[in-house]
Amino acid sequence: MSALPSQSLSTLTVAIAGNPNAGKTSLFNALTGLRQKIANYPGVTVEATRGVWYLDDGSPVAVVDLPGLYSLNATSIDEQIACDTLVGSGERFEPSISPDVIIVAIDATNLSRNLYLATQVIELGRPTVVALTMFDLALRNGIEINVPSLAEALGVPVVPVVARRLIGIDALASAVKKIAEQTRASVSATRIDDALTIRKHELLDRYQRIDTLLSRVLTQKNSEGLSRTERIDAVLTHRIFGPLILIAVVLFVFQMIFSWANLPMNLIDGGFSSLGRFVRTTLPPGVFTDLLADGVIAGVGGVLVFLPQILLLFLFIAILEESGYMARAAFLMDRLMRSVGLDGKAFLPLVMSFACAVPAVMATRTIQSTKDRITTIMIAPFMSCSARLPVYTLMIASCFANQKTFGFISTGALIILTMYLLGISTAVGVAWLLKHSILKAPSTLFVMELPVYRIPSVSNVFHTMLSRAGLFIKRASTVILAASILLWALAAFPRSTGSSSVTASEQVKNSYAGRAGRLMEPFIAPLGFDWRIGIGLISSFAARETIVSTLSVVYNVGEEDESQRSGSLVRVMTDAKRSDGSPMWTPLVGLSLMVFFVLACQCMSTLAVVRRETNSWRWPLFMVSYMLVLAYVGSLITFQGGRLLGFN
Ligand SMILES: Nc1nc2c(ncn2[C@@H]2O[C@H](COP(=O)(O)OP(=O)(O)OP(=O)(O)O)[C@@H](O)[C@H]2O)c(=O)[nH]1
Ligand SMILES: [Mg+2]
Repeated sequence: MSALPSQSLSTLTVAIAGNPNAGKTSLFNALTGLRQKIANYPGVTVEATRGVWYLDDGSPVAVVDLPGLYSLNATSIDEQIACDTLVGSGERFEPSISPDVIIVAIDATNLSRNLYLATQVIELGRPTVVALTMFDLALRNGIEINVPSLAEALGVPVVPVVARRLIGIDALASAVKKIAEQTRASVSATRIDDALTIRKHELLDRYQRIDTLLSRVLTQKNSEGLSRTERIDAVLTHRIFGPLILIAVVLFVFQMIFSWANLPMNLIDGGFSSLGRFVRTTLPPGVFTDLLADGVIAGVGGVLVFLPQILLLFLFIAILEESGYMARAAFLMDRLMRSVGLDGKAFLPLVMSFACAVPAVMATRTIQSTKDRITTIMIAPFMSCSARLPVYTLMIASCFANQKTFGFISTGALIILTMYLLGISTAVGVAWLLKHSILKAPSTLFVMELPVYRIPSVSNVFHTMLSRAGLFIKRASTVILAASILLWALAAFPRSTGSSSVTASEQVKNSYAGRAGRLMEPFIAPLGFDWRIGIGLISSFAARETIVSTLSVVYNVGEEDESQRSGSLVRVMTDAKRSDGSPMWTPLVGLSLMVFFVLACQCMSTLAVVRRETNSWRWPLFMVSYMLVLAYVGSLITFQGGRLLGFN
């Protein structure tokens, strides 16, 4: 994000306020050139975000994007952040911002509801400009708005904008500049006195006033766009078809992630293998070459192989979010989750958690009841996030290679769906337990707002996908790189003496890492895991996908056959044997490990954000411990149960 210029007399501060999902962040991105998250459901932005808007003459304006709110009677944390900025009261949550001009974003397709907040903000008497967002949609839906008379009635400038196509931005700039100059010239703003603004001593109901106003400025020719949404929803949120379609969509997404990612993944895998061999053949043999080939290239490469899958996952998530279907998915889950007594607003954060639990934990700021909010935070990590995908994929490739169910659906896609469902159902169970014990609270009634369906904007989808991929690569080149180097050192030292008689695998076994893994082995053997997996489990508590790089390093360093070193991880794992000679990576071991990864909270970033959002160490500690117990028990039941049923 670009840095704010230091606050001077000439630097204006503009805050963008408005109803949830009114298009504030889209406008903010259009003004500042930043890429903050946009999605088609309410409650996406939960903190004040700053950026710089350069006007035509080059002068900078500080812009603040605020969370959405329905009225100035704020109830949840995200609304309070927005409200505090508008009303100018204190700094309860963030450093206080005092805007010179407020831009109220009003969704042109939903004037009556949006005007409720807009009139309240205008009444505050601060310099205000109304941005009439989604003007393209209004035109397409036959909604005609008499903009000059709306401006006259409100007593403030009204500028139609289409943020996606940068339409109306110049007009908005001149309106903001003009009103800021006027305010500077005359200290007290009197411009709202003669307007149709609703004032406290008018005793008419606000809604009545808005209705009167609308009858003067609004003509609705047809409501085709809105009824289209209703027609689609009749199918997609149907009691029976809705859930079936949801499952089909999810299955389709996984199927695509697997089949489309296959080729590029093989290419990347092959690339890193060749690179490893190249390093081995060109550099003189020695510790440095080993570090580079077995540590850095094997470790980082082992994780980067999954980039195509991560890209596809985020592509699909972005399309589902932007079209409005994600809100329907949340609506369908709502029925299920309401039965455990959770707030209706808990579902969107949980859906977000399928991408990553960190923004999901922040998104719980939209939940009013503190107890419901904490319950939601406690169960958010059960939703299978993107970091689990490499782990699942590796297990499926090594333990269930190329199996098909019903001829066309890959067993892999079905198993992954099962893992997602396991996470969801565990979350439901835990939420019920928490809500009926330590976090008991009456459930609040909440009606979820379903946005209209939209054709996803290609550039939004693309940028969401790329920024996510950027984060993944950043993790691979920082956390994973550091972990790989550390792990390589722990696996390669201390050097076993008499090196000619000591095999490579014995070297790893007697290394620091090997000793730690073997120390763990008695505890994890009942889950089907050996000491190598033990090392992976320890490192995965930093970040889940670290287990992939760890296994890659451990197997590479321990590879007996020099010519096979730096080979593909899946191949080495498929060949790996237990000490009794039986195959290590059986389907049952794969399942057991996946179950462990569904249930355990192996993510430092999540724990850090939970600590920040709950303001205590109590909740993150509780979270990591109870999830670890569940993971252990879940894995134990999977492995021992499977063996009792005759699997191996
Ligand atoms: N057609 C059209 N769609 C838009 C326009 N502006 C925003 N959208 C879409 O409206 C949806 C909501 O946009 P956001 O910018 O995330 O809305 P927001 O007000 O920041 O929402 P919250 O942060 O949840 O309060 C997204 O799907 C956008 O792509 C526009 O001018 N035209
Ligand atoms: Mg927003």
